[in-house]
Amino acid sequence: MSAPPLIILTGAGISAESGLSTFRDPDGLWARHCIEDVATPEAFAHDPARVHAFYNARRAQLRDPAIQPNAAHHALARLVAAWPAPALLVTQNVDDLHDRAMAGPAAGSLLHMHGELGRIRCLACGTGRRWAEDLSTATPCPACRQAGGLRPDVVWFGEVPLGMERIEEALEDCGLFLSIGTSGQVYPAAGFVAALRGRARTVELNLEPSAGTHLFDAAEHGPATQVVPRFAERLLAEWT
Ligand code: BV8
Repeated sequence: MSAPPLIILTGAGISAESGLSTFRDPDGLWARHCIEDVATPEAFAHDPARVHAFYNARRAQLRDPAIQPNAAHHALARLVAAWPAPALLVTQNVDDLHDRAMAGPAAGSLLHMHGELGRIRCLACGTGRRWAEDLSTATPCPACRQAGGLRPDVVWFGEVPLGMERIEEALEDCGLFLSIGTSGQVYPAAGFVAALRGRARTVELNLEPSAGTHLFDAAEHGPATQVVPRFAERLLAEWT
């Protein structure tokens, strides 16, 4: 029997042990910031300086050498690279820890459905590019030189997630779905497991049961750096 097409969905929990805050844990970002103030287009229109400060602080963390991919990121990079069938890693995360763990041929199997903290987009000319520094309303666009139009190239609430056509195509053929480090509260990502019921084996790997844990065929709970490498090695032993 050949290995099933694999989809892996990750959320903020996979980056927690690298030192990046999650959103909904007690010490998470939404405990310190209101979504409506920093993660919607309306928030950016109303107070761009506040939104820039929120993303500048998170982008600065990615420049911190102490923040590195962890054993879970590396285990998934190995799993995707060695998987003997189509494999797609869809991340809700805007950090670059999967990218840094997956550099090389496997990088094509990574999809940031909520955009990337390390990219910006100009509302005046539409140009998008990589960007690692702070951003403000005074920053001129490197392409059109206009100031005031640069925004983080992330998907805010109420905006359309990226890569949905590619994700929906992969969901059509998926035979094995792993959901890792996500509370299962943000759609459309949270709806993938329900769409796969009866069509794919679905497994949750999370610190604790998520809101949708009952929707999964199986679950293993514990820190990602322990649970994910162990599970990935078992999968590779079974299918390669
Ligand atoms: C859309 C990017 C239509 C920016 C994010 C009213 C108006 C408009 C929309 C809606 C509405 N009502 C509902 C919606 C839909 C809305 C939504 O779902 N709202 C929720 C709040 C109800 N969704 C949208 O607006 C989306 N767009 O619907 O457009 C559409 C739909 C389909 C097709 C076409 C069009 C856009 C949503 C994207 C929003 N942007 N982020 C940024 O990062 O700042 S969402 C944000 O939440 C992050 O991306 C994050 O990844 C994501 C999900 O959170 P999690 O990753 O799960 O993180 P969380 O903290 O919640 O959980 C962490 C988990 O890890 C926990 O379970 C914890 O136990 C675990 N954990 C912790 N430590 C560890 C661990 N696990 C393992 N090991 C550990 N060590």
